[in-house]
Amino acid sequence: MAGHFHINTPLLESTGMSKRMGTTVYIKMENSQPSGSFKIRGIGHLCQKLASQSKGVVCSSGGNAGMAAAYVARKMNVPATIIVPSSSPQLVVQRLRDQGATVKIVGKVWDDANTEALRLADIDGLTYVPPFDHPLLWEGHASVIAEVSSSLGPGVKPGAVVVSVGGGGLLCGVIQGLRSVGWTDVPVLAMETVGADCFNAAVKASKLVTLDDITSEAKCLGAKTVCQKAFDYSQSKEFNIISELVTDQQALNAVETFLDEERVLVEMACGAALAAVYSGLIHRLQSDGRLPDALGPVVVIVCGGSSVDMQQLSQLRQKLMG
Ligand code: PLV
Repeated sequence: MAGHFHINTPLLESTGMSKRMGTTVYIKMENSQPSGSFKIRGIGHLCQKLASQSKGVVCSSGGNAGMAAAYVARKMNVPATIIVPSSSPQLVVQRLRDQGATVKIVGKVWDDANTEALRLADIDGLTYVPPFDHPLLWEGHASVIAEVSSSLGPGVKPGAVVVSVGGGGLLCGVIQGLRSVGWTDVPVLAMETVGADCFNAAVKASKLVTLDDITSEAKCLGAKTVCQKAFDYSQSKEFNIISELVTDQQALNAVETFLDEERVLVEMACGAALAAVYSGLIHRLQSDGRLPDALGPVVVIVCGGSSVDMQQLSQLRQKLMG
């Protein structure tokens, strides 16, 4: 199939965020992608390259990579099997089935589900679709920065780009996108939640770290080990990647504030990035001298996510806020 599966998403100016930050904040609305998140960029690209002759794809996912794989497979008339861990909410399992996918729930966290996906790919001859660790995914995700660049227009460069990090696929794509448009000096704020912080742990230890468990409610950030490429970028002098954490409470507050102010519902994984603005973290980085006081426009990648609805939100609120 020619063309691509993702859409060119709006880059909106957020009045609420800009007011808080004292500089223009743009939100890149990846929540409006088919399948509900940025994942379709990379997974669409990968499937086009690898799955056109396939007898089926198998994807291990916290939810959103699976949503993208199921959508793309349906469009390509290829069967999709999605393996999710038991930590993924039931609502995303239903949404995957609604996309026509076969869903299997295996293990407690994504890493367990991934072992099963690799096994099925091997024994059933299915095309394995990884959620974050593949050069074709990064190449696909990089298109988000090309779009930001063309939306901002010539001569306008972001002061910082804010992304969430799970396994690091989005981060790698953003970094490669920045390199393509000549923005390697733009700081990238890489956000995770406490308890789903494999990138932060690696940056602190100066080597890859495998977490014992995922204790955050941001299950879609819950890879136990970040991909090697993301770690390599964090060590490279070519880029300025700032790794920061927020609590689940801060991520949830951000999801709720975003819902109130922008009237858009996203999941906790995305709340981590939004919290960089809403929790005052960027201001703190400015006072610490890690970001300049006079900051150019901030671009927040609103990665989106399907593992949320009003019921899920109120359950999270009860669990986290008591
Ligand atoms: N979620 C992956 C990995 O989960 C998945 O299987 O869907 N924002 C949202 C809404 C996401 O779903 C994800 C990844 C991320 C951000 C982080 O992207 P990454 O993994 O490329 O860093 C375990």
